[in-house]
Amino acid sequence: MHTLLQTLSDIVGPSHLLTAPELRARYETDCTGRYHGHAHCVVRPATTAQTSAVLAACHAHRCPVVPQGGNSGLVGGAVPHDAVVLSTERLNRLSPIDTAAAEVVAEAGVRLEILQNACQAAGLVFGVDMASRGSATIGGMVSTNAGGLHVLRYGSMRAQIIGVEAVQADGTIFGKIPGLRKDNTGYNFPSLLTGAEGTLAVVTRAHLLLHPALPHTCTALLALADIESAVILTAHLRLHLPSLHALEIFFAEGMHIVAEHFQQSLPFPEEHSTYLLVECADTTNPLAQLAAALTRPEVQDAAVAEDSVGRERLWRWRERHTEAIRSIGIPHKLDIALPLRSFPAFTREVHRQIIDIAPHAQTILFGHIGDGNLHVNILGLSPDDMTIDEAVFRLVSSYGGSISAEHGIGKTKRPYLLLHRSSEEVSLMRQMKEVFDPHGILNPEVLL
Ligand code: 2HG
Ligand code: ZN
Repeated sequence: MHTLLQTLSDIVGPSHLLTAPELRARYETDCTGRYHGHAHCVVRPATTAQTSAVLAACHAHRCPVVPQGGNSGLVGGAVPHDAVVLSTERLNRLSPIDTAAAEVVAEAGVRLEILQNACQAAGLVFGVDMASRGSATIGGMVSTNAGGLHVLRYGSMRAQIIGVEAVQADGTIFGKIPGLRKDNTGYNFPSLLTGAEGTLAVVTRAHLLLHPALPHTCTALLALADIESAVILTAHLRLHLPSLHALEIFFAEGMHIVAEHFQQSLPFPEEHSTYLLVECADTTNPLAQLAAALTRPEVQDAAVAEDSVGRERLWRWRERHTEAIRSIGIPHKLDIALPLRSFPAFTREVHRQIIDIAPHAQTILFGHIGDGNLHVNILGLSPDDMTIDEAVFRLVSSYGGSISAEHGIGKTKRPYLLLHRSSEEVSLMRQMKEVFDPHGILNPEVLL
């Protein structure tokens, strides 16, 4: 280890090799507080060439490497266990925005918010947005195939990628930047590395496509009687709102937690069970279109905003869920996808099963109903007890759903991968891993 640390220090410079426990600490615990680990050191390369040299050295020493971006993952995928943490935070350069092509190249450590601000200044937008925009990085978002708030309009991270540059476990640099929007020349590495959770290679740069900015946005918070109404309305809005930009769901329980933690007064005079947050964006004002689509019997009450302050006030109810829940305790976070028609039966059954196993647990559901994606947050469980996690995954599987919608498999869900993927598929994944990383040094405890 001493020789390896010396080599790493020579590559990145001593000030970018962190070995002291107090400097390593923030890289060893995840943002949920559920996962803690130990890093031999944190190494912070500033270039692809340095990343390559770091990996070659670790490979020669057969030392595990955990790539880490903003450390905002929820499945323990970037928490080290006796490994070197390769932090991408100094890989933070953004190319000038190519407005003619509507494209940009971002290094892995560029934070989403920085990319968004640069796009905005150029009259463009990046298709992926999410509450963790201040910490999430492009490399982490590629590696987890991040989704977020606008998947129903622009697709998830995979749909935004034109090209990647990455480094294999032994230090070999590969990939093509700039890439091309159309390029059918065999296996598609950007696609393969998206969602690979740093197990095949370390992504160092991504060539991303951008979209024209839509100057008119309006947002509505809708109060509904139940989840059945939410499903009916979701299907209706999808068909009748071509400008639909986001369609989110949460429930009374989450709303009360947010209200309490942030001292917000409730948005409606009456209590309701289910809430939808609907956003439309277009080149002309979509308000009339939204208002027409909302004249439905399912809508019990509604608050609409067109200005940024009012819209932000409505979004807070949804975006503040994660922080408000975290303020109560360390939640189990189960990010799942389901066919839309199964939402009512699943939500009833999941509450029932959790109460049967852990009567004192508190279950808060919220998520991206427009994408069939629910975040099942459960408070009051011990961090290591997987009984309920497993019961929920089995339930999801029985409805034909996925045990991970947008946060990856990480460590938490690794034992349950076969609930969603066939043994033939997992065996192919293992063979691919073997080709890219024959000594298994890249994020060895994640995914497979
Ligand atoms: C969101 O949609 C994020 O807000 C976080 O994916 C989900 O905290 C969670 O469980
Ligand atoms: Zn989400």
